[in-house]
Amino acid sequence: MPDASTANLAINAERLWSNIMTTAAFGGTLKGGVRRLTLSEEDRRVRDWLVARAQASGYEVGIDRIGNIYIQRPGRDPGRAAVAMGSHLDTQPTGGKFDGILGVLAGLEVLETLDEAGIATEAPLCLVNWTNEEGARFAPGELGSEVYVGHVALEAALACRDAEGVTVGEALSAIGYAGTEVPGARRFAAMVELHIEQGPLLEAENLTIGVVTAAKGQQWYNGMVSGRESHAGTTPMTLRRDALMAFAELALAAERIARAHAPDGVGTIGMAEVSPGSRNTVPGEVRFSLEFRHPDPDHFGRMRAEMRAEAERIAAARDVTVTLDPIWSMEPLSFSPDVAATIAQAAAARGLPYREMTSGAGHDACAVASAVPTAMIFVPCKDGISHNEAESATLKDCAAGANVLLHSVLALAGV
Ligand code: HGY
Ligand code: MN
Ligand code: MN
Ligand code: MN
Repeated sequence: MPDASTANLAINAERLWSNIMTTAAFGGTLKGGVRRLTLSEEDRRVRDWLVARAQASGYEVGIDRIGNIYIQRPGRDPGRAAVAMGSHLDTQPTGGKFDGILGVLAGLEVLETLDEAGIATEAPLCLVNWTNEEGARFAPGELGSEVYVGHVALEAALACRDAEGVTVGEALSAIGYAGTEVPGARRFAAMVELHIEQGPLLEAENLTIGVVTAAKGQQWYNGMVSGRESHAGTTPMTLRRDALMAFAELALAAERIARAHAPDGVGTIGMAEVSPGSRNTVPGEVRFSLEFRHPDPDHFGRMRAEMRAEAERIAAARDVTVTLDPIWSMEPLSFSPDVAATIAQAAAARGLPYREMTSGAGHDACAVASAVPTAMIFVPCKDGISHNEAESATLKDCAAGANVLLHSVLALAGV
């Protein structure tokens, strides 16, 4: 239960905001966004900044074999499992200042606020930076947290390659974050992740806090259409096995399926590569990404079945080969009702307007929830925009979210 002595404790909003702006410079772009791809030089610099800050406060810093960073503040009872906070430092190629890093910096702010107030918690607290949440450079996403819970094997994760053929293992070594700790060895009693909503609901309803009780399932595919390269001038339309036109029909089929399961169903093709890529050769091959999401298991299953049927229909009708390789998936999930209730109490006690909601975005909390009682806190972002350099949030909302994080972990860890 919340302790009267800490009821009025609050984080230092200016320090949190200053840290957000300082760390936005690691990979900062001319348009005011952030490009800090997983395990890049920019990621190394922000990781080094965080580790140096943690070491300056005397916290224990551990790094595991997939590069997850654990920053632990001791509790009075070292025998109790730590209460975890955290998120991710990596960003999309055209990312913003808040996605992921807000949850890490808010966790750091919680630790430093407790130090300044001289407050000891019963259980230890652990701030985590999870490797490769975004999945932009190395697929799949949520890699560090998925390895932590054993959903993705460590060796397979270390072998993931980026577009240049560099493996996760090589990239970890190159930036000095190939740790020795066994992922999953460190047990947590609970985890709370603070994150911007990355959608429009909280702003539209004039609310400050989202208590996230569930998250959409995700299905990621690597797709390929194989046809036949041929001469653009001499090949009659009736004899073509045009991979690009088949891909175009497939893309519209994916959009039709997502719309048929709206408003909660979504489908996205974010990447496509046409070969041989010559203006006067009928394309022979298209490689592409495809992802579907839905919060309802039945709809989610039907979307995947409908897509498989459409792929077969288009392949036969156009005499091409279509492969959809399901490289990663996460079923629709519910977070811990107890942890969510703790978050709601912390918001209510501070008079912050909140609502329960489902996350459309994937988060490390989604992976961790399969092994640890977990829930999330959302704060609004402007126009619900994220995965965009224009992503923005306010000092007031970020501070409110960090205060709800502070009082949630105090309730979970005991004072
Ligand atoms: O894709 C996601 O939902 C996460 O933001 N990386
Ligand atoms: Mn994120
Ligand atoms: Mn993201
Ligand atoms: Mn996340």
